[in-house]
Amino acid sequence: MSKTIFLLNGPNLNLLGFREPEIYGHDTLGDVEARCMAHAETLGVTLEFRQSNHEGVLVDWIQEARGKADAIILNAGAYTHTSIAIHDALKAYDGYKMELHISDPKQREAFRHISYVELASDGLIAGRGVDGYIMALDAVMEKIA
Ligand code: CA2
Repeated sequence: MSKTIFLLNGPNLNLLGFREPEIYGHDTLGDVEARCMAHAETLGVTLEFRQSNHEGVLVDWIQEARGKADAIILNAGAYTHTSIAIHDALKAYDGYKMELHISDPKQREAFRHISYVELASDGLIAGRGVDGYIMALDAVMEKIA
């Protein structure tokens, strides 16, 4: 049976490549999605790649992953630092959970140092730019293979 991974992106990640390239690089989210889909194919895994600016939608998707996905990779954007709702939804998910960031929030402003996602995740990739998305897929595949 082929494995399924949900790769979920939170608020403002749809702006990737259009603003703040010095922090987030020049690739758009569409570019990142294309790279991830191609990489998933080489790994033989089914990938659901999604983005939403809405906290409740992200909660719904994490709930949807229960019984459907073997792992979640989550770049929750700024909700990382604020959302107990996303934390609680992750806690209710039994599969492997990887927190993902393009930048390294711990090296940035103090308000980014707390991560409610980290408190409910099994692994973290941060500060690797958008290459971190590919690294996260490889790391998660090792855990669920
Ligand atoms: O480094 C990351 O991946 C973040 O999750 C990105 C979030 C930020 O709030 C987190 O602290 C770290 C921001 C999402 C992207 O926001 C953009 C804003 C303007 C232009 C491009 C992206």
